[in-house]
Amino acid sequence: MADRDIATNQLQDYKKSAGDTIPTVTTGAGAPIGIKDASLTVGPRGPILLEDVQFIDEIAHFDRERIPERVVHAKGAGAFGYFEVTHDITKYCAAKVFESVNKRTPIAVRFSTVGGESGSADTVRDPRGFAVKFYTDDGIWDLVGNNTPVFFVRDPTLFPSFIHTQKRNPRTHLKDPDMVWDFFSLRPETLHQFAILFSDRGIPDGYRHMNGYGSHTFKLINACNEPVYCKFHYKTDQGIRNLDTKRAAELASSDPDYSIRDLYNAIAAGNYPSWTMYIQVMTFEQAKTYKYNPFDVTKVWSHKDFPLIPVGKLVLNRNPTNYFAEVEQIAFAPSHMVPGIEPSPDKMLQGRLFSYGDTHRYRLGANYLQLPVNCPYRVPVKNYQRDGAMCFTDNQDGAPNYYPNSFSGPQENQRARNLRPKYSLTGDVDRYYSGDMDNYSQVTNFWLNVLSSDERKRLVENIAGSLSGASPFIQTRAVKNFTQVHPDLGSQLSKALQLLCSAKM
Ligand code: HDD
Repeated sequence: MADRDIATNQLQDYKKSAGDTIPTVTTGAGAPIGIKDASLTVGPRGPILLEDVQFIDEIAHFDRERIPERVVHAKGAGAFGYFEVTHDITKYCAAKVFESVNKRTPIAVRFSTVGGESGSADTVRDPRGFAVKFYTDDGIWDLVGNNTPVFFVRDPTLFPSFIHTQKRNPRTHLKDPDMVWDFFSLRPETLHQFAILFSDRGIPDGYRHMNGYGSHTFKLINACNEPVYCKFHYKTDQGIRNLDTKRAAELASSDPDYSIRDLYNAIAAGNYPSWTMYIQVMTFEQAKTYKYNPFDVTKVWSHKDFPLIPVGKLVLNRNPTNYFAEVEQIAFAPSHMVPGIEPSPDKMLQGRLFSYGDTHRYRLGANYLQLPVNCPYRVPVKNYQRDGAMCFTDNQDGAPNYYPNSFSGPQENQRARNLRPKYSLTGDVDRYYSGDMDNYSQVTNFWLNVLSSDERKRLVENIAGSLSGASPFIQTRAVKNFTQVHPDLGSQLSKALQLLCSAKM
């Protein structure tokens, strides 16, 4: 069995670790079962009796095995480990997770693709989710990011439409290049993320060889209650590695679970992947005058203007013991924040603050935070929430369930109260169109100053390969947008498209 990888040998390994004692099989209610492989029938050919409660117990549970898959990021891999502080950032942030150098906080990470179903191939051109759950001394902090520092749109009200274009056509149930390119070409703010997606980084080689980003601007608060804006970055310590289009397509058929397998095997072999966390910091004064809107998630902050500040290390050293319990049921939410970390006014982030908890309550239920993988197990949860479907704690026993009260119910925390800088907002309430906020300058910089000439060539090929499937009027509109990024990009793309389209005729 030397040619079998660790993941393939999982059952062999289980048998070895289980030892000689084989447990008795039981019903869900724990009753021992005498015969497991035959239903209760009238004669060998007869129908099954309703009194075969053993069969009903088995089949009724099976009938309910699937829960709704995530509406996006359905296919993923998870792992556990720790975050260790290596550099002091307490002058910016009083969150306990950054309290002192060498401090370790347990973490869970889920990596994912975005558009495919839970059975789809891992090696597709798609952003990768990079969601981190920190089980801190102050409760859960989730940084729910991607492997790209920017996002496609800057107003969350466009998110459902955008995602629909990445999913299946409602009539044909097929992926639809017209839907994809129609939306992209009508919303040029997507260009920056799009350029990254169609570059070499669009298909990472598994999950260990890519960076992660918190993407949005957040607010950090220090112990003196002074705020700064911040962006989070994780740089892979394994080095960046990507798959070319051909290899990715081969793997999609020969090993569609390539990235899950790669992560599982690396951790099982003791080859623990790690990432270095950095922050960029912008003061409120700088934010007022910076050349870009610092809350626009389609833009990056220049590393020259806001250098990366090292913070710590993420290390993944444990595979999930059970995929469903610990990965399918894990529930990340940007609204899971801790004292010292707050949202910025980024409207995409604001939209996400609602959406994730909402989807978890639908997908997992009102008590999703009680599930072992989601609960803030390093602190006691004490509040005035009670009951709900599948409450499986002591439901806070006999403590008062209303606030205020005179009977020793949980009280406010002074430290959390102190870490709340006031901020003022003014402005006229309206629905502000945001599609025209400088969609090009950073993409032009990406084309001119980030990509080498070979990388530019591949970018053009990759875009043309996908765009060639769209209707001609959509192609024309998309090329016009790419021409605004840079005339060379427009003309090279136009040529590549002509070649591909004439080859198809
Ligand atoms: Fe999202 C899942 C990342 C915008 C709504 N998102 C999801 C996951 C990641 C991201 C990593 C998977 C989490 C997991 O592994 O369980 N999403 C992002 C990033 C965004 C972003 C980096 C922009 C910068 N997302 C975004 C918006 C909305 C959502 C604007 C809605 C207003 N995202 C969701 C969701 C999901 C989700 C529908 C599906 C499953 C889940 O939340 O748990 O609520």
